[in-house]
Amino acid sequence: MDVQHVVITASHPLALPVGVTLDRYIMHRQTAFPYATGELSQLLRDIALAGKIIHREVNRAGLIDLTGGMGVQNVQGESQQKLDMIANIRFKRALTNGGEACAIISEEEEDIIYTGNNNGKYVVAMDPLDGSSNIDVNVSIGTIFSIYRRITPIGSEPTMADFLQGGRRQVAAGYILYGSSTIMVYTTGHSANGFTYDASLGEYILSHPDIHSPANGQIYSCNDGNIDGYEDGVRDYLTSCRRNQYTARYIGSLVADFHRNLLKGGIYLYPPTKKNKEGKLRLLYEAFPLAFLAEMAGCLATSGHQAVLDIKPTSLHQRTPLYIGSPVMVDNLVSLLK
Ligand code: FDP
Repeated sequence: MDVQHVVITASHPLALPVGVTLDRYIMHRQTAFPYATGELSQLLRDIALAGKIIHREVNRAGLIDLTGGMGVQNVQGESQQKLDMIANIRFKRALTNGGEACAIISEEEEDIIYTGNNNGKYVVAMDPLDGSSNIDVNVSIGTIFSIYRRITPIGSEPTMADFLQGGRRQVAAGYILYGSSTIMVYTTGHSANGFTYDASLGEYILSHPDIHSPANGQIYSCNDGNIDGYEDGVRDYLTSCRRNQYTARYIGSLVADFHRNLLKGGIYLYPPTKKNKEGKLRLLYEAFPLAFLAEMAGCLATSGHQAVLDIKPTSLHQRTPLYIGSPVMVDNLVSLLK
């Protein structure tokens, strides 16, 4: 049954104030959907819980390495695994135990991961820990997730088709940024909201309600070292950024660069390069979820030729060029591309 969505902006009577917990917010939002069964709410809570565990692992990563170096393992035998592998395990476990997801795809694994919950209505595409070059050096990293309602019959084994529905079919998407604080930002298709994690309470608290990104910005984020491989239009755009004395900021963790630009106004660029002729970023678990969030917050996301959300996916680990951020900046860039 198609559910009628109710739009709840910050001024809507059903909106909740800054300071409410994520759990309460999710429950409250569920009341806006007359036919909601609570399964998507539970799935979002499972993801949030996995995020808390990753937060803990990220914050003691150096200590885990020490333990691993001594040849000691924890009860799960995981102490010597790299943090991105640990994050992958944590998320798979949370989504499997939660029971709402029938299948997962992950940046860390080649094939579909079947959770065994064939009665689950949802499939999840995720990058458990994005920004791998930053993991070992205490620089911001993040988790990205994207949720679809399955199209194969409930009770049957999910298939690739459940994941290849296209970006506009996402029912929820978001990220958890492990930065100077940990924040979960997500949308269920109407507004984008951010919840900062208070580790002392063990709760995510609504801190960024109904995010609206500035229409224009002055920050550009790309790997300047790849510039020789960029097409002329991208190089012209970067030249214009320098001429206008914009600010260059590139962390090299997509989630962190995206989050900063979302709040402050800016553009993130990962064009095709000599090495990655199709672009580097993955369509299903990087570009689609961030593009979905971006559009909710008033930003644009394009591959240079079409809106990211309109790209027809054909494989699980498909790559795409990505230009995402403030609409005026993205439009200016696109006008320079052939
Ligand atoms: P990483 O390979 O370190 O996991 O997802 C890919 C990604 O990080 C993005 O998070 C990041 O923006 C980009 O690649 C960094 O790539 P470069 O090192 O090529 O700039």
